[in-house]
Amino acid sequence: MTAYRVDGMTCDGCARAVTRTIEAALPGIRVRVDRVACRVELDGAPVDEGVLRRALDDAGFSLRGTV
Ligand SMILES: [Cu+2]
Repeated sequence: MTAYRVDGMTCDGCARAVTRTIEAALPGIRVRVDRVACRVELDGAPVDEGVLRRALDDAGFSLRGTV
């Protein structure tokens, strides 16, 4: 499991959007979001952080790196 800080999630709808965005960009990755902690945990195949960053950016969120 790898945990990332993702900024920009202001409601539960944002948390769902982050989940859907990551699932679409990185097939086979399992996603858990803790919106209040700005924390996203990913399990599964190796994560391409460039793809992750761009997908989140396009959806209006900001990847701040691993935590
Ligand atoms: Cu929201």
